[in-house]
Amino acid sequence: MQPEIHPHPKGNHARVLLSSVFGPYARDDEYGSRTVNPMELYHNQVTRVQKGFSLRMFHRSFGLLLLQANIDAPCTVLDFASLDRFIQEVCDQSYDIIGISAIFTNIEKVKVMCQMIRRYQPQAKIVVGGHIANYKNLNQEIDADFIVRGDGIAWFRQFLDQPINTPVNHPAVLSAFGTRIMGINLSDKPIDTAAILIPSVGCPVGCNFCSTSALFGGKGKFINFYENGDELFAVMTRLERTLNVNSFFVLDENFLLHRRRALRLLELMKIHQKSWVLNVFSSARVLRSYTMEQLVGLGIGWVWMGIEGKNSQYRKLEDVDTRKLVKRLQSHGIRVLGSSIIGLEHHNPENMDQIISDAVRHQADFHQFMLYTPVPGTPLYEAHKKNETLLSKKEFLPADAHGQYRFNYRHAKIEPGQEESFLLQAFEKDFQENGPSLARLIRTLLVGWQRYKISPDKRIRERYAREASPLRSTYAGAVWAMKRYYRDSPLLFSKLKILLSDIHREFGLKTRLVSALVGIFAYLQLLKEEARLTKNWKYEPTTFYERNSKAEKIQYRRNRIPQKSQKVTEIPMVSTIYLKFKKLTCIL
Ligand code: B12
Ligand code: SF4
Repeated sequence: MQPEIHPHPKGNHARVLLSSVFGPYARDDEYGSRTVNPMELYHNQVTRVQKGFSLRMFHRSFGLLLLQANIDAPCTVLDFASLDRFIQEVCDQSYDIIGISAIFTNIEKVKVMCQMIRRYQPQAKIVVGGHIANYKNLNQEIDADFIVRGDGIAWFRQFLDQPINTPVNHPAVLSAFGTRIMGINLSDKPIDTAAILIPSVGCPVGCNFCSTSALFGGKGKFINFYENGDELFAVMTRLERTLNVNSFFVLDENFLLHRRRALRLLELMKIHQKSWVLNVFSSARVLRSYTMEQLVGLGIGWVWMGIEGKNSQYRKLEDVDTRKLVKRLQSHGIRVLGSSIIGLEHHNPENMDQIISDAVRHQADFHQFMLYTPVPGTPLYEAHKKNETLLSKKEFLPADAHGQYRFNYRHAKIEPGQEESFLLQAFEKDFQENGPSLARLIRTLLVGWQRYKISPDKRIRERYAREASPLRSTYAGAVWAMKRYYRDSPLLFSKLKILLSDIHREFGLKTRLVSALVGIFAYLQLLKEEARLTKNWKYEPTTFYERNSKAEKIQYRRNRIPQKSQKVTEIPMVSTIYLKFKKLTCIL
């Protein structure tokens, strides 16, 4: 239970700053940044060994943006600042409340940020939230006034003396920015990317390792921001209009589990002829409980699915042949990101080859491999604590417990250090056998197009046509470049050759000509990117500074002219940096 919240004396006139932890991120430093733990999703844990083919992109701190959109007080968001920029902010501006959002691995940064706030803004109340709050001893390690476990909207509404039960205002934010692949920056047009959509937080399935589920109550618990399909449809329609998007990245751990809501949404999409794309996270059993017609009707274009590992005993996988499921989804054009765990209880050096091979055989479009990691707040963490198998802070720093390096506990069957090579082995095998994820995704898109291009349903036909349109030019060029790149690797070369001729056959002479032209360009960019990577090039997100209208007014009164160097945007339209390559972001 959260302690009772007494509102701030200034109520909704209190000035609020919300910040993510400071960067730079992709390097090793004393604050806990790690080269292997960049502020990127794909390059961190999915395509990390795919060199120039690795998908590079950033995501905003959506929790902060959601909070800002629901705060009536003057509120500023500072996202991805450097430590100096953060210090400058707390020195130059006056705040009553400073909120920090973080995950456990970034605890050292939070510690420093709290110290800086105490030094430069001693009157400000410090509030820390996000996944880090699930660490029970946090209040002994950082100097904060409030540690908020779970939903921050309800907490801020109470603290700022705002009405608690008003509908959740959804921020209008694009799902990604700074996307590049093969050294090429992708499209910067909103129409080419997806809006973020957050229908719920938490997941009632409650797998033992799952920190997202644990933070919002664990097994049986979750929080719906939008209870039914009608509410969700209204939000999506507004996002479509405001951002000019037709696809959504649904940031809900198990979106399809809320069946009634999803099916009502489908009904409304049909009534209003919405040809939207939904990219979702889903557990395998839930996914299988829908017919393919329903999934396609709902516009499911991309699925993040836990495969976990052979014989993993999770109920969400019970009776599901995940390989068959992946294949089936792909045969309808649905891209799959399979997620496997290395280091489950029954894993050992003897069966590891088999476990990795089994994962790789799924031939998912993308494959995430993560170490089985007990994160504070989860049942798995409690079990290790009870068994005294957790490593102490002296033995293992929290900054290294990000799942892409080593175990933060003693594994019963795997010697310390072995896990790191198993993890890399898994990524390498997937890359060597299945090739660049970009090629796999292109194959899935082609298959989807071939199946649905003559669908009698206009809504569906249009969606597949939209998604497939880059196959005629940029994707064809990318395959041309990949084929050239792999000219000395017989297995991948022949796969890519077949893919390219299938694309040519499907789209004809124009595509054949364009593919070579685009291909030469893409190939040269790819070589440049790989040269950059060998020189240790780092990719970091831009800093964002966004005030809501009330904060803007205060600033204006104080300075007369807003500071020019800073990016100033009003909620709900949160501006981001968009990218330049056709239509890829909406698909990824
Ligand atoms: C998007 C995302 C990212 C983005 C980060 C974007 C960013 N700017 O931070 C990227 C892809 C870069 C990323 C990277 C990593 N991530 Co990440 N990520 C997520 C993901 C999928 C969604 C987070 C999100 O936006 N949720 C939606 C918002 C609305 O929910 P929320 O953030 O929880 O916010 C709510 C509350 O927590 C609270 N709240 C949040 N902040 C604050 C602040 C205050 C002051 C208050 C009062 C309340 C509050 O209120 C919000 C509304 O209810 C989550 C999984 C998930 N579904 O949550 C994992 C997750 C947060 N990531 C995780 C991890 C481990 C990582 C990585 C270490 C990579 C990895 N190996 O997995 C790296 C770390 C990178 C780094 N150097 O720091 C773990 C965290 C585990 C933990 N307990 O610490 C999660 C939970 C995934 C998981 N299940 O393992 N991640
Ligand atoms: S099904 Fe996925 S989101 Fe739900 S608890 Fe399990 S791992 Fe977490």
